[in-house]
Amino acid sequence: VIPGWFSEISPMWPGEAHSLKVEKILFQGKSDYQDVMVFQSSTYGKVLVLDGVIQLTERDECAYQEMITHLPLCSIPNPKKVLVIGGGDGGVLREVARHSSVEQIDICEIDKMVVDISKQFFPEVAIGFEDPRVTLHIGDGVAFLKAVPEGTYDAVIVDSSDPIGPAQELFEKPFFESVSKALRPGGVVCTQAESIWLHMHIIEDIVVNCRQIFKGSVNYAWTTVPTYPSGVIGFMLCSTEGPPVDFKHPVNPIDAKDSNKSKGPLKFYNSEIHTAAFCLPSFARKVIDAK
Ligand code: AAT
Repeated sequence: VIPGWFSEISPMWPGEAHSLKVEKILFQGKSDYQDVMVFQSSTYGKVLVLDGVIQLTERDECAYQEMITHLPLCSIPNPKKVLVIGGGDGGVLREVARHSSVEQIDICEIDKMVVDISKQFFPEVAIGFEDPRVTLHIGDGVAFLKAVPEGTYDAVIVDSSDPIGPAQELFEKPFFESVSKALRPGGVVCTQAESIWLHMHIIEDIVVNCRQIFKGSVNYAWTTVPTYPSGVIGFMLCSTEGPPVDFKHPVNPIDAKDSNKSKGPLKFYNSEIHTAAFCLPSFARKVIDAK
């Protein structure tokens, strides 16, 4: 550990640790679920850390939040009801709210401290909570989904932390089964699905489970986020049986209409990067397509 620097050390990426220079620690606390820290970095703006793992930085949060949201929502016509699991910072809500067809946005975040801290330190991210279509539920996403009536949502976005700690069950088969039930026929799910450089074994398990559960299509996409481990992060995108969804060819482009000016323009996502996100390196394609 280098004095004055934050290093992201975890058994999920043994032998490596990305570091950021710390200007000032702005908050340190312990919620019922995890350690929460906010610091001012020298080059990535403010940083939110949970249990020692970077959740977002002001500089590159756009890449993750825009991709995890618009990959699913631009792949179906007229999404109306959307559920977000995790995502207590509000960034995914901000992105969902750009879609004018959306009528209802539910979010279930386990940790109220994440919501409060985001409102205090990351107003441009937490702005997502200000949309009148949003209803916040504080609780475990697993339990919340079990109680959702069948066929409720057009899209479910699982913006979850890594599978060590409170998010562990969000990577397991019973959870994907509840997601599938909560979706309408031809509905879509997009889940945070780790890094092709570090976690092919986790990705492989998710793909196996999803192929059994989602009878529409099952796809893996990825993008660059410099402050996430290995600098990339992936997404599992699946649809339920029903009207077919071709994730690689978005039918509901957002580029031009871009909607809500108060949120500023999209910084990262566009239709070209949407399609490109599904191109996999050969070593990953071999594992993902073979399943
Ligand atoms: N948008 C920022 C990126 C995140 S946030 C992940 C959120 O998931 C956290 O706020 C955490 O409190 C919440 N969470 C964890 N477990 C649950 C659960 N069981 N139910 C509901 N919410 C939960 C993800 C960063 C990815 C980091 C990659 N290394």
